[in-house]
Amino acid sequence: MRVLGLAPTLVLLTALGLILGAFQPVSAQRITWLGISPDGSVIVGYALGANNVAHAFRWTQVDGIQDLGPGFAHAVSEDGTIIVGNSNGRAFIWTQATGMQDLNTLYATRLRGSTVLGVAINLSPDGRYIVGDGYHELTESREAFLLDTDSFAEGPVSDIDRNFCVDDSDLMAVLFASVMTGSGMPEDTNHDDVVDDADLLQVLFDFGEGC
Ligand SMILES: [Ca+2]
Ligand SMILES: [Ca+2]
Repeated sequence: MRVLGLAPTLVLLTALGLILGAFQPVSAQRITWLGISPDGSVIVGYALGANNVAHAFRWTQVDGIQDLGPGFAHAVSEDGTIIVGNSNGRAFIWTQATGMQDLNTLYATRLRGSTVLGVAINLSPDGRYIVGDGYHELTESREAFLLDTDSFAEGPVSDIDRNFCVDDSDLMAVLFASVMTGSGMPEDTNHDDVVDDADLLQVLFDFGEGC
């Protein structure tokens, strides 16, 4: 839980007044703030409209209120550029450049079967780590998650089935795909559009990693 200092609190109170004013034309019934950047310059949360649909919002003194889309914005990174929350039962990440993106789509290769990242509740100051909860297929229950958004955290390319362990199944996958050609095949570890000895050697080289 982030403890707000006096200065951010004053900024917050000022900002909430501005937000309420900004939302009046669209007849928002309730504004709830859920997160604030450490210097108080960015505030996020949700607004309930007349139809009772929650919309995630971002507020800055410069941009004013910004509707991010249906859902709830829970937290914002230290520099105010990354926002996380949930929309329609799925965790999202938002930046000005990309808009709202479903974490389940962005990191689909790391999720197995019916596992769903449901709500992103908070993130590290630099935005790299995101925490929340969702449904875990393996335990068939609701569980907390920690997502490392760093692409290197996906593990070696030789982990074909992305289960964080380079083992027999990855070796078999490459063997079965042997001599296949085409772009984007996971078994093509060196991305030269053909599955061959080089890819097999990569799996053998990484064998046991992460297991
Ligand atoms: Ca594997
Ligand atoms: Ca290859």
